[in-house]
Amino acid sequence: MKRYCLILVLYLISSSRADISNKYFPESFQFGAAGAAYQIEGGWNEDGKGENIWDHFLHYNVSGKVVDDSNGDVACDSYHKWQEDVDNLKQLGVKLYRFSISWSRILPDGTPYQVNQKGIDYYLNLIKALKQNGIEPVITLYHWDLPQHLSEFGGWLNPQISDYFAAYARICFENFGPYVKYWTTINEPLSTCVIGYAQGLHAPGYYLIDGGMYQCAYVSLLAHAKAWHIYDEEFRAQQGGKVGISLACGAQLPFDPNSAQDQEAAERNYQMGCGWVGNPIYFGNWPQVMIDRIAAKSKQDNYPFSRLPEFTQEEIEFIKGTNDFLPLNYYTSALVQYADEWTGAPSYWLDINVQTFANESWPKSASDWLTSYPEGLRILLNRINKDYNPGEIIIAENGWSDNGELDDQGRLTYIQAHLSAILESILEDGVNVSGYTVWSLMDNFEWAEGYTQRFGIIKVDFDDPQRTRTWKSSAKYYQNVVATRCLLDQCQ
Ligand code: GBH
Repeated sequence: MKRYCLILVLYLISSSRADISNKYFPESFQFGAAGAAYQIEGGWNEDGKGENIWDHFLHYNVSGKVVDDSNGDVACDSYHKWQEDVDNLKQLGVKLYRFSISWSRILPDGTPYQVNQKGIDYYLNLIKALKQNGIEPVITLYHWDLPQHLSEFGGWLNPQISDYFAAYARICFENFGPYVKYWTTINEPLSTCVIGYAQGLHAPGYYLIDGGMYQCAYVSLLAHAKAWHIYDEEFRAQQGGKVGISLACGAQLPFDPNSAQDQEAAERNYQMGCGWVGNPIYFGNWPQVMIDRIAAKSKQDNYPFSRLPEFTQEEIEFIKGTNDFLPLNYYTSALVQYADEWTGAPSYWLDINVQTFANESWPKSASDWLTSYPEGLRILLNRINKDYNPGEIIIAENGWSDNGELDDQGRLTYIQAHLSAILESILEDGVNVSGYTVWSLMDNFEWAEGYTQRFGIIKVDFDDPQRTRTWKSSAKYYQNVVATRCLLDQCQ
């Protein structure tokens, strides 16, 4: 396995980077665009919507949580302007729209006690308009906006939240399921677990670096599996859709490809990132290296148990095999270097204990974590396909940040190169990638970065009460790719 990857890495590094495939995308490949509720909707307290953790985090916290002190109260105002969003999707010619449902718009306090019909209607209208235009809704149930009441109940640290999530999922399947083929339960559980429960930078803002993120991932996996089983038992026969949990992964390359230590460090970083969620979903349990390291470090630090929760045999069976398809988010990759064991208070970072870098030659975006390495996507797809054999894969997120310029050549180049990597994975490596939803349809609320970093292929003017939308160069390019199924002026 390792040797296979290394050969692929060397081959890809040696081949010319500027090469864009001149082949056509298969007819079955579906192009799309993506967004998420809190980042675009606004209407934070309208028509019966309850408060969620982002509303709470940004209304009641001292300033400084978001660089420009902004929030998602209005965002792109898609709660009112959804028809214009559908129009833009139609103009682009895309066949997929990935969006998320705001849990507290449907269930104001998160519990199944009260269903807010106006919230249901909002999404039903959107879904029906999409279907009328031949656009398939790809729905995420949870894109980081937990109802505040449930957060006070312990949020993703309390295993019982998985039952509330399952109840919410059932209500969504009942109401929207007849129109939906692709469901994502939770978007990138690790992002909310690490950033929200360990770094404290996202809502709910907890700094629990010794174990919060592990407990959160454990509860998220239980929640996902419960929702999957509900769909499988109660809805699949009638509705025939697919349910998956999204993974956020990148290729992890040894800093020095000839160093055995760097190779081991890169593999460990991959396992403790991508494998942290991927392994339980596909094999039933955490990666062994993760189990062993955290157990050993916990012992060293006087814990009479491991800081990584242990699955029961029953849970292993329950979670294993619960992805009907894989929604994969890919942005960037990393070079990984071995480091001598650091000392200090127990933390996620000490558990992994590696140095990561971006290659100097990888173009830089407006986000410090995001550089462009399209070959990494191909390496990753091959690895995931071989290890997990996930069947159908949709690239659910992939995108580029800048400062908002209309002639966004950086984004255009990034999208072109990444689509090329996907196309080569399909045609040359036989990976079953069936679709791509670019992040994102339009500029939106970029969490702790507020409105300072833009990911949209369509510009949104946040100073204008109308939130005017204007197409950027990348949108025009993407429209052409969708129409011609070709990344260049000509294909063969
Ligand atoms: C996606 O996550 C989100 O799903 C989406 O909502 C968001 O708008 C989009 O990214 C763009 O950011 O600051 O070094 O700790 C992408 C994966 C994982 C990227 C966590 C940022 C933080 C890196 N994210 N990562 S760091």
